[in-house]
Amino acid sequence: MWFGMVSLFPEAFKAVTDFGITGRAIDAGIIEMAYFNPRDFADDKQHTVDDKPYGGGPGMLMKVDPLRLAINAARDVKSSSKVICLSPSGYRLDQEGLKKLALCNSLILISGRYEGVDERILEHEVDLEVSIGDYVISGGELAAMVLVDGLTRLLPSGIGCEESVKRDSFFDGLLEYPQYTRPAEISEYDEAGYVPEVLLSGNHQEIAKWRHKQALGKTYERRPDLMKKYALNESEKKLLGEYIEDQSSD
Ligand code: 9WO
Repeated sequence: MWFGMVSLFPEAFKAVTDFGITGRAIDAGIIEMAYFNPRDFADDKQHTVDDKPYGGGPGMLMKVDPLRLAINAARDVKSSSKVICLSPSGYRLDQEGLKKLALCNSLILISGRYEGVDERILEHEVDLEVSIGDYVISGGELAAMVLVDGLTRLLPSGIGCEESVKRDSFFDGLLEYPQYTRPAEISEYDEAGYVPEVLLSGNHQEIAKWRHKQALGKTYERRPDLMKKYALNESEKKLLGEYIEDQSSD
């Protein structure tokens, strides 16, 4: 999968190119990242990329032409790319949305700065505005990296262990179950320092049942919005009932 990163700060993306799953995916040629800096396309001596908003208001906006030329330069490399702008005003990204975007061969990701981008860019150049959450951060770059990371995890052999994708939160619409590793006992935490017995039992059926129960319970407690979308079958209703009872008797 090819990513055309339109950004004033291409060096920001070292956080995904130099580390972890995305770094390995680049080394393996599973993903490629190319950079298109609007400043390189500003035609004045000062390489101006921003200007004051018409009608007044705080801060500066990113000008159309440097952005438009940067996007077109990216399109010249991969003409069929979907163009995405990362913005708090975008459609909310979730795992389903990632799965759909993972079907694309190439994406051009626009990371805004200042107070945002001129609306004509959104109107004439952008196919989709995407938000990673209802908050405003300093630039679109962090959101673009979230998108690159989430998509890389979905690409075939994009990560070391396919199994971990199945475990990842939201893969099946539930939050992930609690995980433990050695040592089995942490004395500093007294009784709370023990690993649940079932996980040490070697009984894989019971372990799977315990994990699913925990995932159902955690989702029920923390994310009623996900719970509403999740169709519980009869055995899951029983499991969740047991979880709720266990919690109330603790
Ligand atoms: C800022 C803003 C504030 C209120 C309503 C809409 C808004 N859009 C933007 C915007 O596009 N800002 C630009 C990108 C420039 C300032 C920093 N940027 C940004 C992107 N802040 N937060 C995001 C973002 C992107 C994706 N998901 C959540 C937040």
